[in-house]
Amino acid sequence: KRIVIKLSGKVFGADGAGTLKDYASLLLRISKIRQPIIVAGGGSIARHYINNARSSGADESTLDEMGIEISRLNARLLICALGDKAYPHPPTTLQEIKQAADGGLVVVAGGLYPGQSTNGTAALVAERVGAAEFLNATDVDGVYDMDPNKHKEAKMLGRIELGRLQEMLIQEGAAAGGHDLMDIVSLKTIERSRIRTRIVGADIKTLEKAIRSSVVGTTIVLPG
Ligand code: U5P
Repeated sequence: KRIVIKLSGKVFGADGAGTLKDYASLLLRISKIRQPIIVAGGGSIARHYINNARSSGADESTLDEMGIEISRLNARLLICALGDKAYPHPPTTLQEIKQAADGGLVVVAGGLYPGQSTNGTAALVAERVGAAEFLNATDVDGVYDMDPNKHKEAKMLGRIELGRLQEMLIQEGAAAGGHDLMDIVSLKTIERSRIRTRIVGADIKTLEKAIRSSVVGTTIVLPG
């Protein structure tokens, strides 16, 4: 059985290689029960490139391509940490991801196509490899009933209807580098293929718990 994990770009930030080694050993432990297929986010480095080029007047799809390149570099960092247990480079198409996954190694990809975020890509990857589950490992532990930065009484939800999540996210734009919890492509994809999806924290302890137990994070409830 396969598990697709979108790893927040934050994981690849300035913390040094030690952190990635920890993620790599987690993934190797997990690979004994599930084959992990990872999609690396772009994080603040992608945002730096995107904002810089946008202020030079670059168009949005060019900015998306820069974001994709950074997410692939992030993917390569994790591939280095995994060594020969990983497919040796970030696949660049869904076809290549499927072929790589069929080879049995841990696969680490970045983004694929302009116009979406790595969340959308990860959902498409989950669809293509027939993943048993899709975990969106992000900066927050899950979805809250109100903005936890503004409201102390905000509560994390164990489950959220897909439609409600869509309403919450509709305010966010689709500009390059936009911070989406889940983008439109990811919501459409998990809906059409009924992919089990959870939003969970990306810190290593939470992620390990989330992989081992289905009660961690926020489960997206699909309609019908
Ligand atoms: N991006 C794409 N397509 C992908 C993945 C990423 O265009 O498949 C671009 C977007 O501009 C995105 C940025 O905002 O790279 C960094 O990815 P993320 O960290 O926002 O997911």
